[in-house]
Amino acid sequence: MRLTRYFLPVLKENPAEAAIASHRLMLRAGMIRQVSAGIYAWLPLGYRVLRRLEEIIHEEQQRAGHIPMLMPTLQPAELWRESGRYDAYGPEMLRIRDRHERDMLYGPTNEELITDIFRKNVSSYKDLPLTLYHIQWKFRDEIRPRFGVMRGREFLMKDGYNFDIDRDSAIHAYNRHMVSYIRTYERMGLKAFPMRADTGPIGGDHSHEFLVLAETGESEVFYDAAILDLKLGDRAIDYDDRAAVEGIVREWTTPYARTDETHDPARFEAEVPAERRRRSRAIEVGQIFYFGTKYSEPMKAHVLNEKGERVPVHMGSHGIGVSRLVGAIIEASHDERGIVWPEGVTPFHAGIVNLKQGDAATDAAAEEIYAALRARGLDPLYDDRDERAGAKFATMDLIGLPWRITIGPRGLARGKVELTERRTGESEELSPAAAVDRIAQIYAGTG
Ligand code: P5A
Repeated sequence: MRLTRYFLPVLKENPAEAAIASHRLMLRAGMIRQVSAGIYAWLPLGYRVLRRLEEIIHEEQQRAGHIPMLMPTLQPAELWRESGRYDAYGPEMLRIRDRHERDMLYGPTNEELITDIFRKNVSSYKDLPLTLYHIQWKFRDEIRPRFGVMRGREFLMKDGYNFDIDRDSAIHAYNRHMVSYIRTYERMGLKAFPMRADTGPIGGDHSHEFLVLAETGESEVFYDAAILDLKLGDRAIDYDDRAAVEGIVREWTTPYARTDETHDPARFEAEVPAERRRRSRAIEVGQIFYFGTKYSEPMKAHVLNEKGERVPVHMGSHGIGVSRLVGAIIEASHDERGIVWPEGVTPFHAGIVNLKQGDAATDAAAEEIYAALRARGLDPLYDDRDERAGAKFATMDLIGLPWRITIGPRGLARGKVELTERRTGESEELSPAAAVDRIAQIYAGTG
C-alpha cells in the first residue's frame, strides 16, 4: 500500500477521552473512531489487525477440528425465554421489537441459538462429537463502556460451542479449547494464562479465563510466577489424542493461577512459596466453560445414545474477545513513541520510508523494494508522501510496524539502505536486496 492512496488519519495530539495507552494509540494511529459510547468504526489500519486476528483464530480452531459457520446478530426472544435467560440477563441485553411486534434482541452470546440449530438437525450420538464456532459481533449494554475497544458495547467475539455425548467427551472438548487458545494467543505475540474463574451468567461448574498481565487490566489475578515460563511453541499437537491434550492442560493448570473471584488465600500460601507469589492486574481476553446440560435440558436438545435412550447433550462454550485483543496487544506492546506490533499480527509487514521523495534515485529504489517485498507475498506500507523525514519517522513509530526500510540519497550512493527494528530501534545498513531477504526470512515462520 502507498500511503498517499491510503486512509490513515493520524492524530498529533493525545485525545482527551483516552485514559489508557491502547485507547489513545488506537485513536492516534487512525485505527478506530468512536461512533457512540462503546461503539466503534474500524478504520482501515485497525480493520487489518482485526482481520489478521480472525485469520489466526480460524487457523487454530480448524486445526483443533472445530467447524466455522456464521449466525446472525439478531435473535428471537423466544429462545431465551426457553432457557430462562431472557429475564435473567437484565439491562445488559439490547431488546428490539420488529414491525410485527415480535421481541428480538441483539445477541450478547449464542448458547440458545446454537442449541436450537443443534436440536433441529442432530438426533444421534453418531453425529457427535461436534464443535461449531463463529466470529460475530455481540452487543452488551455495559453500564460503563470504557477504555475504547477493551470494554465496548458492540464487540467482536469468537464463540464456539461443543456438543458431546457425555461428560468425558465434553471435557476433552474443553481441553482442546484450552490448548488451541494457548496457541492462538502465543501466535499473536501475547502471554495469556488460563486461570480458574467464575462462571457468571453463562453458568456451569468448570471455567477458565485467559488473562494478559497489564497494569490497566480490569481483573485482579493471583498466580505462581512459574506460569511465566510456560510456552507451547510449535510442538506438534494431536487434538484427537485425549491424554496428550490433557497433559498440556495439566501443565498449564497445575501452578496456582486464579482470578479474584475464585482466589483462595489459604491455598495460595500453602501451595506457592512466598518468592513466587504474584498479584497483578490483567485483561481477560477469553473464557471457556463446561456447563453440561444447562441449556440442552430446558431446550430439549436430546440425542439417542448407543443404548437407544434419549439423553440431553453435554455442552460447553468458549469465547475469545477479538476486538478487545487489539487493545490488549497494544497494552502489552507499546512505548512512548507508539505501538510496537508483534510480527504475527502487524497490519503491514514493513514500512518503507523514502527520505527524498521526488529524487529519481531514491524513488526508483523505493519502488523496487516495494515491488520485491510484494513479490515475496508481503504487504509493505510505502510512505511516498512529500514530507519531512521527521514526520515520516513519527508516523511509522506511531503505527508500530515491526520493520522499517529507510532509503536516503547518501546511503543509496553507496548501494545501501537502512533496516530498523521498531522494538529495539537498532539499525543496520544493507543492500536493498539483502534488506528484502531479511524481512522475508523474519516472516517465513509467522503464517
Ligand atoms: C463463551 C462464548 C461468553 O460469552 N459464551 C459464548 C461465552 N463468554 S464471555 O466471557 O462472557 O465473553 C467472551 C470474551 O468476550 C470478551 N468480552 C468483551 N470484549 C469487549 N467488550 C466487552 N464488553 C466484552 N465482554 C466480553 C472477553 O474477552 C471475554 O473473555
